[in-house]
Amino acid sequence: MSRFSIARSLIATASIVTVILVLAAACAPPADDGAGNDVQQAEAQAFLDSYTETWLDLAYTAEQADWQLNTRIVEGDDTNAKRSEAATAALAAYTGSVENIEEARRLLESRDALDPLQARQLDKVLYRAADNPQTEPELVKRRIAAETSQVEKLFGFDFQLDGQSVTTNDIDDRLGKATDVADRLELWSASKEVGTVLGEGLAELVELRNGTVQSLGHDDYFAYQVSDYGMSVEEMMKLNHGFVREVWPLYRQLHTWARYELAEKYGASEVPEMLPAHWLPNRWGQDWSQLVTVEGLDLDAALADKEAEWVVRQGEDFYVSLGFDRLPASFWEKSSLYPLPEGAEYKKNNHASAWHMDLREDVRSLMSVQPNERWWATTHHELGHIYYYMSYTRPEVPPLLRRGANRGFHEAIGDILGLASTQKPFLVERGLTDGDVETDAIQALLREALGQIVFIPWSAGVMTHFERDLYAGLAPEEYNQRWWSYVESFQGITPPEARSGEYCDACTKTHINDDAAQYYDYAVSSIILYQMRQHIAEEILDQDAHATNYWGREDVGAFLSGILEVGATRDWREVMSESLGEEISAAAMLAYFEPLTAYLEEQNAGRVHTLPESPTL
Ligand code: X8Z
Ligand code: ZN
Repeated sequence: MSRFSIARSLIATASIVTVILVLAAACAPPADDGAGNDVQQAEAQAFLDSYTETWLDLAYTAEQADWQLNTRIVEGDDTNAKRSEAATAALAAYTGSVENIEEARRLLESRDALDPLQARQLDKVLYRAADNPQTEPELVKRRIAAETSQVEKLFGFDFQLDGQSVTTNDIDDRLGKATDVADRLELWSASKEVGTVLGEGLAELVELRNGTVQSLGHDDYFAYQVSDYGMSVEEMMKLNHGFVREVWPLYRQLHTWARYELAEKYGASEVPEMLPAHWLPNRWGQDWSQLVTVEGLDLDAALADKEAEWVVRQGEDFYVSLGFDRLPASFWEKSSLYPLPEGAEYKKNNHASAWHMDLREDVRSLMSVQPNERWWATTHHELGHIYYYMSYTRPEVPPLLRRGANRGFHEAIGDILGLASTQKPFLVERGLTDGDVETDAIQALLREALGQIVFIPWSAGVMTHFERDLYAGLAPEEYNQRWWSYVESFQGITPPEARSGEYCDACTKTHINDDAAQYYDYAVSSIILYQMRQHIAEEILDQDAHATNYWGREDVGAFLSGILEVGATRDWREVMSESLGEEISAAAMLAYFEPLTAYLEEQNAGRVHTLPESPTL
């Protein structure tokens, strides 16, 4: 997640009504720019200037307190929590104030007379207000306290294995490698314990999140977050269904392949119909790429003798080679990039994020980087957010519009570079592999599919459907049952044994708690990033998309910059059609993985497929 969180409450077209008005405005004859408009525009500008000035101040204070809360969690010490709550409350009191809501609405009554950039900003003011309207001060206050408490429980949790504290990095490293199924079961079960302390908090948050946004006319919190795309829930679900449907034939082959391969690897007497969750290298089964190691492309081996800092510096160098600026000195001074030292008396948020603290120069990342392939990918991902922030921080983009074209775009940029940085020609150029080693292209493609194709039924399927249901009123006692029913139908994964209602396995996923109702962002991101990679390979580099080298290519940097620099000043569909000449579509992703189909069919010949031919949607 990117925490453009000044930002955290996400902005956009306030409602479908607004969207219709925007469209109507776009079709209307040009507004007369006589004196009437000048007056209205001057009035709107005066409001926006004054709003922005106060908001930036309050937001920066809140952001700093939130940063403290996430980077220093001390058991039994609520100093950071209290400070964060107070700063967030002050921010909410302003952005949700009745005066600001009324003034933005009044100004928007003359939308046609306003400059389109002004109208976009006013829409964002209203979107932001809906997240914490002061028409419901009590609800907003309770919600802030509940959000803070959930973060502390999630990231203050002491994971234990055999009575010893372990970090999530430890669990992930070991889940990536362990071959003993009993060990794997212990690891997986340990990773799910945190859910038991989060279920109640989630139920409370659902009620409070819904309550706050409903008072400004949104159906529920899921609909509110989806409206940031200018879409209805129905449209967003349809888009995600399309993604699942399109990747399904390939996913079904991968699922069968994994069942048989893993049964053999773990010495199981039978091939299970569904994949046991603890067999997979990722806690949620969202990425299976570690199941395959490809000779010549083994980043774990290549990074083993590097320091964690080298990984981040190398990531920066890649962006710089494309023509981007160096990261500001403050990034290095203020970020929290590495795991806490052994024996630290406090904990920190163990999930990676990127923060645009003041919507100006103060950019930071919160990570726990280790020199391995997982963190290599994550580092590139986070730097993508940081370079997005840096690119749209310019006078032409008002602070209220310093955001991605949509949230999915924000998630995509770093992965475009991250994936490019795992291809052979790049690794050879960077001295991370030996160019003389033969690399099996199909194995490379298989490995990537186990990351990227496998991610779609999880993101567009499980997460998106569960959160839709959650905010539409799913009863807390049904959380776990509903979760596993989606995990089974979309991912073809089952728990090692029946999970009782005492667990909240959905709650173990960070985003469910602190990046609510937005996970389809990553599905959107995965789809458009293949569209962008195809465009870069074919139209800019004239290289095979499977074996590119972006290093030093300022033309690639210029293409990306063109998208990044405009932030949210333009509608995302326009940004897409202008930069790529097409609409959002999984075609590029499918074309990329097409060569894998024949290989998987051959591997799976004679094996029994247990997923249906079409997904259950
Ligand atoms: O949460 C993230 C980023 C946050 S900026 C690290 N991701 C999703 C996840 O970990 O579940 C990136 C891929 C999907
Ligand atoms: Zn992200």
